[in-house]
Amino acid sequence: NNMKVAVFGATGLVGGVMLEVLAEMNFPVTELIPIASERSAGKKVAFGGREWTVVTPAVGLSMEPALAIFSAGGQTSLDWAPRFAAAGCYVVDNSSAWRMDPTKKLVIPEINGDSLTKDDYIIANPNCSTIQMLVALAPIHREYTIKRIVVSTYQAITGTGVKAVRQMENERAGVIDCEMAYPYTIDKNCIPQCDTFTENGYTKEEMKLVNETHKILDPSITVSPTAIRVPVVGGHSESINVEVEKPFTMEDVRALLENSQGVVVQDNPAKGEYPMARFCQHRNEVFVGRLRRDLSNPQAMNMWVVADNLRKGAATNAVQIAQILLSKGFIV
Ligand code: A2P
Ligand code: 11C
Repeated sequence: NNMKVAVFGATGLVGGVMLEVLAEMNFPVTELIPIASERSAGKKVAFGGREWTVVTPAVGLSMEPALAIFSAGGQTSLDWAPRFAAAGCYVVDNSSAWRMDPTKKLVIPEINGDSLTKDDYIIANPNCSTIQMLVALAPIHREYTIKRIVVSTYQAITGTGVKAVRQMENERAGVIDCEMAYPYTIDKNCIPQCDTFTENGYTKEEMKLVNETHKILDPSITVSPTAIRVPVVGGHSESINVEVEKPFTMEDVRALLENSQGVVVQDNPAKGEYPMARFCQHRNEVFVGRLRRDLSNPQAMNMWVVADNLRKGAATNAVQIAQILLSKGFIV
């Protein structure tokens, strides 16, 4: 059995985690095709106990992978995903390029993984902040019908890629005149801007929380987002207020989340237990805590949701989508 798997963007932050997750989940790769730009062609990456040579997109395509997981930015995906798909390769795309395309599915396996068919050659992986929010909220929506979400995010710098990690390291080491991934110093700061602003005054990151929630869960849910970059690695954290239609008890909500796929409830105020980014790093689940009824609205509740943005927010979710393609027999 020959399973050629391309990781497009293999030299990047998400690409590296992609390789880790493919190995940990025992994805049956017989040949790895690491793809990056011309700059990286010829470099080696380690996977499955040996080294593999990084190739350019054109060479990677000519090697006829059965599956390609893309994480090399939106423009690269727009340019290359259709060419891989036309060659019969299933593409799981981690960029924002195809998410809102009505002909492409936007998939979180726990929520809508069953919708995949053999004709879905390009499958979009949602944005990290959306994935962790919806893994926690989909069970609540099914049971109590969500009307409105108010969310504030506290996003790790790894979401911006290698150059942001370098910026913070340089700042901490006192290097001046370093290359900036953000418009301001990020160390010891909170920047109320993730990605660029759109015309309505919200950032692209904030609008992803709105638009992707509508596509994946329900277009009738209203979403009020604020996305903040914080000098953190390990994961994104989110303070979420959810208003629902049906009456609920917090005990039932907790039990529901405890029995939900991909969710870990960490919520014991008496012992000071709640999710934290530092401790969610390298974990594949979404962690939920600080569960409490909204004091100002009995039909609403508050929670704190944390996940490793490079794992469930990106690589893990993409590999889980690939596992569905495998289990349904689309890729062999
Ligand atoms: P390279 O390392 O050769 O630049 P990150 O998001 O962590 O910055 O990583 C981005 C990833 O996408 C890297 O693996 C990078 O390769 C890859 N990449 C960026 N642009 C292209 C491109 N035009 N063709 C192929 N790979 C690209
Ligand atoms: C961040 N969500 O943390 C971004 C990173 O649409 O895939 C991923 C951007 C995207 O800034």
